[in-house]
Amino acid sequence: MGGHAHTLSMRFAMLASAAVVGACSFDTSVAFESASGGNNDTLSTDAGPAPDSAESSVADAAPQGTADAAPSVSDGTLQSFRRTQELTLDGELEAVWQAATFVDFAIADSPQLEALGSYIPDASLRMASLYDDDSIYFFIEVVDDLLVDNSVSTYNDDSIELSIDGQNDRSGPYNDDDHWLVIGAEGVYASLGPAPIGLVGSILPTATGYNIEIGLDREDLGAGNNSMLGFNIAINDDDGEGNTGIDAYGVWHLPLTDSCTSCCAGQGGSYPWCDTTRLGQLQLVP
Ligand SMILES: [Ca+2]
Ligand SMILES: [Ca+2]
Ligand SMILES: [Ca+2]
Ligand SMILES: [Ca+2]
Repeated sequence: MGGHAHTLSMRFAMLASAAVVGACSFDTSVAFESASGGNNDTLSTDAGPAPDSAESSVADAAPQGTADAAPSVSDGTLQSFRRTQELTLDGELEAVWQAATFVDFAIADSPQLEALGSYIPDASLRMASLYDDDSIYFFIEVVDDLLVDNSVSTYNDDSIELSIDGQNDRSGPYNDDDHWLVIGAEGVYASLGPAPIGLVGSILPTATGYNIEIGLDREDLGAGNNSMLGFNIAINDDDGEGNTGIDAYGVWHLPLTDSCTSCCAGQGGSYPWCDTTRLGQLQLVP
């Protein structure tokens, strides 16, 4: 992958136990990997916010969220809605996600896709976001025909990458409010920004790929009570074509504005993980 050879020096991983907020069962959740520039942050099973703990009794009866509707991908804004019901970060869609608006993204439609010539673009995702006073939540349902886990770094295997700018200044260089989170199908995550943060939640293998359901602390993000954050998401698809690297990397949104010329030096391009001008936005809808 020409432009996707991440070279930030701050990556080292340790396994921590699975973190679930208010989960009733841990059987399907998997361990998270926390990477943090030598700090080796440990993920606590009870870290972070505490949404209502009881699993909704209607969880099993509500397998589908609302299909992709309002927010326009072209302007790169994902809407997040206030959580109104119980939420269990177990990788399963429950009723509360019915209130959210899911947005589809297929890697084949990426405005910035880097892929091996042999890659057949099959990966896709749909995502939604909720929030409360303390946290921002994401449900990301990834479809991928083949899950490959053969690399040390999470972003070199099947994974998604979240880029979040807590202050929404989107000024280019990564600062302490800017976060690059890589969350892998193999059940690990890495926080690779200058100010690594923890996250809670689960990664759940499915028949067609994997589900990610996570919560991020708004203070940890440097977002406070901000209602607009910088945001982007990318898919890494490894289908085993490219040795230990990925076969394809595709971002959801590509701004039309100028990129930061110095931010991704040596990377052969500009990417959300090294240049916050490459972000869209996350709107916390009142
Ligand atoms: Ca859930
Ligand atoms: Ca694939
Ligand atoms: Ca920022
Ligand atoms: Ca794959």
